[in-house]
Amino acid sequence: MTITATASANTNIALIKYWGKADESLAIPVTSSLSLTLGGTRTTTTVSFDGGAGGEDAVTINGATPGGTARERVVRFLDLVRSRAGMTIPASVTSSSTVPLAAGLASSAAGFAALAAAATRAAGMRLDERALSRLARRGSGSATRSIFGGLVLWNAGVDDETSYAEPVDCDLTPAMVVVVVSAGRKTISSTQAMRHTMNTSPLYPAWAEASREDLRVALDAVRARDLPRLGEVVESNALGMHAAMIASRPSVVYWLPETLDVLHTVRVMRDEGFPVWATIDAGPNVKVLTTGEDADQVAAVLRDRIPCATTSVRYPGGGVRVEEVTA
Ligand code: 2P0
Repeated sequence: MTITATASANTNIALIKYWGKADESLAIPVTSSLSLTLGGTRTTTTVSFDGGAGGEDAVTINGATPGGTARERVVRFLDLVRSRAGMTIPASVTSSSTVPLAAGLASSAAGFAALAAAATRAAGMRLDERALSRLARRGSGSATRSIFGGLVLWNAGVDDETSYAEPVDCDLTPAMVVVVVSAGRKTISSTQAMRHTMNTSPLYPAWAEASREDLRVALDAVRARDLPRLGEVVESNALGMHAAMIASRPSVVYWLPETLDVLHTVRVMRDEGFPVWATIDAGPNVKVLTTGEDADQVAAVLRDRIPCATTSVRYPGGGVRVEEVTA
């Protein structure tokens, strides 16, 4: 009997970043991180261990057949699921994202969270969310957080058992305004760039050390429902991560001139009284943390002042969902 399982997951944006692995093979991060899962950013993935095609896994992502590292990462993940389920049969995997690449939110986080849920169900396994979170981590670090909705804490841990995410109670109603200045592919992958930063940046140890305190401050701010305090530490943590990357040898610079334009505009808006704080991931685009009530107006002002960018509003969204299982 072949089981076909479909699952979906939203992507997430880190407020306190993950950048660097203490253990590459198990994907144990150096620091714990905090993120917001975004609604309307689901990747939906269907898996069945049906023999694949030509004796190999058949993988289709957004209608195309990936090659190279993209394919290898999926196959390696399926191998992990097969070894846990005690099976060897190749699979068929079809994945599609509702978010266009141009939205600046294309992320392995949603992809591997959905794959973890679909592949385990297709393999006849029933994992709870914590176990799924641990497993998704092996596909892509940030995927460990996309198992859950809303505000999510990824405990770095020290081994496979202790490195997992969990939801954080939050009475804040934040939103993210996503400002895409370039939809081009990144020049260096996160995996490579974080390894290079750890290995060569004299600023990396300082960032990692500061990040532990940043997380404590961020969680305190969440408990106190203090968005300005949260926003300040969010922006500092991201800029510190980029400072560490920029200090790598040779340097890793994801920013474009427009990235600085947006950062500067966010500062000016803050001086004008808007509740806005910037964060930037492994790319040139800027995500602006604000309140749910202010998000539309913030987006309108940003569209007016940065007309070359594509700006959209995202609200918190839910965790991984099994959509369908058929046998
Ligand atoms: C984050 N990023 O916390 C950080 C901030 C990007 C910048 O997680 O090597 O694609 O697959 O674990 O998860 C991107 O890293 O890297 C990321 P791998 P991943 O969201």
